[in-house]
Amino acid sequence: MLADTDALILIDIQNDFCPGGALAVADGDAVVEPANALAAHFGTVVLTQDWHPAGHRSFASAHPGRRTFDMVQMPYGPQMLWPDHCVQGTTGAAFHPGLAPAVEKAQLIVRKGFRPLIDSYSAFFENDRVTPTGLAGALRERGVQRLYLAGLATDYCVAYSATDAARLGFETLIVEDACRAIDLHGSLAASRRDWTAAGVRSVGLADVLVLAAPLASVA
Ligand code: VGL
Ligand code: ZN
Repeated sequence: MLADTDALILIDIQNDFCPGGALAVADGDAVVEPANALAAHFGTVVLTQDWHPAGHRSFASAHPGRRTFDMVQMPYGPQMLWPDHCVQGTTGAAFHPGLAPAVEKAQLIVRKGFRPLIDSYSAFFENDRVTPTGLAGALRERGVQRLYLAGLATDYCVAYSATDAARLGFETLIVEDACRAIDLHGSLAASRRDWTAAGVRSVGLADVLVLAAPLASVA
């Protein structure tokens, strides 16, 4: 059974990360229905929304002479340069229209990446890994102890969020078949090593939905 101390965090299920979007993840829209199915079973549902000002420093367009997917050194460490994406107020930054049931259910929407000079993959910290978003406090105040994560992209925002969650002391599970990856230069395998070392576990969508089903419907 899922408990009152469980929460679902749906990461960045936005148009720009879905097919046709500015930073499309292959098959990204395949996470929409699983996300809605999960949301129906959780008391606490949190959404994250990548939310960049135009001209954000994580955009390759803000670095003349650099190209998309180049790595650069930022004051806080190495940073990959992305195509312009999830610009505040644009259709690309909006949640996928199919996510409406989960959006309606959600109690908290955490926007991230809104500071012009610093990127934020994690739902918990900016990419300096020290500036908090406030989400950990919000979850603790609600008595949440265990987190299930799903969404986009497995190897960036989902992985960073999960690794931080485990370090912050939450029991953390990634619903991996309700996620899709960018997978550049082996980033998916590398991120799996990182989250496993942090104590994050992977779980299948079907297993979570079975856990969530009331016993009466199994009989
Ligand atoms: C993401 C790259 C840049 C993500 C966000 O949601 O995984 N990746 N911004
Ligand atoms: Zn971004």
